[in-house]
Amino acid sequence: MKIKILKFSLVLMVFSAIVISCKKDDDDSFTFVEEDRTEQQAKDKDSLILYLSTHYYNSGFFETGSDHKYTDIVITALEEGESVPENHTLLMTAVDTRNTTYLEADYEYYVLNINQGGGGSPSFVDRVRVRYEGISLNNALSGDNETFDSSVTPVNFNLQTNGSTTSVIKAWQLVMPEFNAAFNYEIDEIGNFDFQDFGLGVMFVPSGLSYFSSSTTGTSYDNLIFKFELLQYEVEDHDNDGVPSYLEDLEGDLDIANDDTDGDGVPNFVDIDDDNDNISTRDELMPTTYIVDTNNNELEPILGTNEFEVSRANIGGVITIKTLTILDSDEDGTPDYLDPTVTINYNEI
Ligand SMILES: [Ca+2]
Ligand SMILES: [Ca+2]
Ligand SMILES: [Ca+2]
Ligand SMILES: [Ca+2]
Repeated sequence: MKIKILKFSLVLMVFSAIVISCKKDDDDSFTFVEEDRTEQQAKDKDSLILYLSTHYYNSGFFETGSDHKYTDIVITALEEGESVPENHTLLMTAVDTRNTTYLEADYEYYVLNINQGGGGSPSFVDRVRVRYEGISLNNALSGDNETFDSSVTPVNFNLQTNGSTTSVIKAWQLVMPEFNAAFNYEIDEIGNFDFQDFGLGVMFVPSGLSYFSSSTTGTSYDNLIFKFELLQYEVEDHDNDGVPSYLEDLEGDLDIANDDTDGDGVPNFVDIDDDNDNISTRDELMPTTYIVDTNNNELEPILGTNEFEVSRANIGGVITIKTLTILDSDEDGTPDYLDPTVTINYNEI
């Protein structure tokens, strides 16, 4: 019992010592100071440009054949005095330079497009299915294992989660919509998917568009390289209100957390009644059902500009497609689901 009391008072002493020292030097030893984003970006840009100017990839390999894999991409350091070998290209001349503003800092990132992909293209908030490898430049420079993350089997990522946090780094939200998913796929006899004509590329990302001060890769302020295959994607509707999430980014600023039409603190993409008029958004969209009998060579409908497929079932070649259409019944430029003065429930008509 004595020992316990002693321990307890020791803890108290240590605790009060921390409190005192915290008060004493409020601004230094106990405060974590994050690097300034613009200053960090200047350093990161230098590192990335140096990397791109001193590394080449096996471009000739991709000129023949098709459906190359991310594991086929070989990046090699240029030796002192060496020139780029035949059938290879210096990364700096092969990449596209992109600019963006994020958290009030201006960023530059670089994209190597090896294959665009023949399917549709995801938006910045959709769900993507990829194979990829993430490489840490800090780890590579310090001689550690440079691959910090990878998946050779297809894996899904939500480019935007339901909450305010993102499940992927900002760069993925920017780069994935630049590519297209696979044109088609076949399933072999043991159940493996064989994707055809998918997006294949590499992104070179400054720390500010990746994990910044967090040491997710084992080190903070890390510049990252991702080799990736964009295989498939799904249009995401986070609140299942019938309006695809990318359309709930009203300002088109690639940030769906800052759109809140009714000002109730719940952003539109997770708000099931966006204008707070007590008619749910889903009820303020007009439903349509199409029956397409492919046995009679019937063709699928061409959907209107503001019409979105919400479900599809195929029974013996008869396809039932359900859609929802965004309407502006009083023609004031504000769609019904964002207009609190319009309270038509299309499911009760
Ligand atoms: Ca929605
Ligand atoms: Ca809201
Ligand atoms: Ca909504
Ligand atoms: Ca409503």
